[in-house]
Amino acid sequence: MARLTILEYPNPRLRIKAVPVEHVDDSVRCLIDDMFETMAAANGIGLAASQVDVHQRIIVMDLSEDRDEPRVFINPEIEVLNPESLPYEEGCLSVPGFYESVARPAHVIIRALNRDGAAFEEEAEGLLAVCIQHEIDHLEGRLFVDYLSPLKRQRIRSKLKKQRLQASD
Ligand code: QAP
Ligand code: CO
Repeated sequence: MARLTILEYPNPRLRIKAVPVEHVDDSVRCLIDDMFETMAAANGIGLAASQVDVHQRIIVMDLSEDRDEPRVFINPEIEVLNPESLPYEEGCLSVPGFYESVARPAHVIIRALNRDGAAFEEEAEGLLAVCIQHEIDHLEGRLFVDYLSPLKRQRIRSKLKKQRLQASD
């Protein structure tokens, strides 16, 4: 397994739209393992392949306290069951150190392939519903900061730039 580099905002490669996976084969499973390792090392709960500069429709997630409930979503689609939107404080491994409230539909059905290439369906509310929509946004080249005001977004950009300058002293 290998730890991959996570692209950070405002890297333009985060804007690339990911393509569907055609065959769930060993190379895809190897990438998934590397994504889990990368996410765990960064203390994340969700990671899209786009964030590690692989522009294929693959998401890994682990929402459990003990990091023992790995979830994989390949070519995920969602159907909104209840369009009522609820706000949630979101963060992102590509926007380290920043959390802001974003409103999204609260109740969805997820359809995806698992790591064996088998189709499954799952109803999602709460954090799972938020996280899958956040990660599917990555596959479309969208980030949670896109939902914020231009002023907030600009502040985050400048602060990240400063943080990076300091980190490279
Ligand atoms: C997406 O985000 C998410 O700023 C996953 O310093 C997050 O795993 C969906 C992280 C919240 C819904 C709610 C962020 C780790 C991890 C940071 C993450 C940081 C360290 C973010
Ligand atoms: Co993210």
